[in-house]
Amino acid sequence: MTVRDPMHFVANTKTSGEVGCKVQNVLRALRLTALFTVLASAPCLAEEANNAGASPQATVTMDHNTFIPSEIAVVPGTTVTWVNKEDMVHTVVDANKGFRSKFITKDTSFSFTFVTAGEYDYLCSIHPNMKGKVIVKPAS
Ligand SMILES: [Cu+2]
Repeated sequence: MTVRDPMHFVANTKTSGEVGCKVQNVLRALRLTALFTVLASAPCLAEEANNAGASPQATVTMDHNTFIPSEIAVVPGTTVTWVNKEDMVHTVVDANKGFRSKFITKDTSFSFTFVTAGEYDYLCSIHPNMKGKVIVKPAS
């Protein structure tokens, strides 16, 4: 276990600093302030990006004329992304018309965020026997 000693650290910083005239000290302080402003704002941006990425995600691939997995269970708020892995063009169409993709070509995708709990049967409109299901239920 590592224990940091902030007092020791600060003391070292002070004693190692040069003793300059007041103008130089003020300029140095201003530069430090600018530096700290940059340093302080950068972690905030990173945190926002992390928070955005924290929303639940799920992926369904399309390959061999099949949705893989054909059935997934997710919690409300999950964004499901369907990725086409083959040359065949597919679509993702909700049987109850809640969502409908355009043509999804190879290595492109379609995403939909499921807010409401329920069972969502969907299919590929080009290959109607290519079916899948998303089950949205609150985490127990
Ligand atoms: Cu298809």
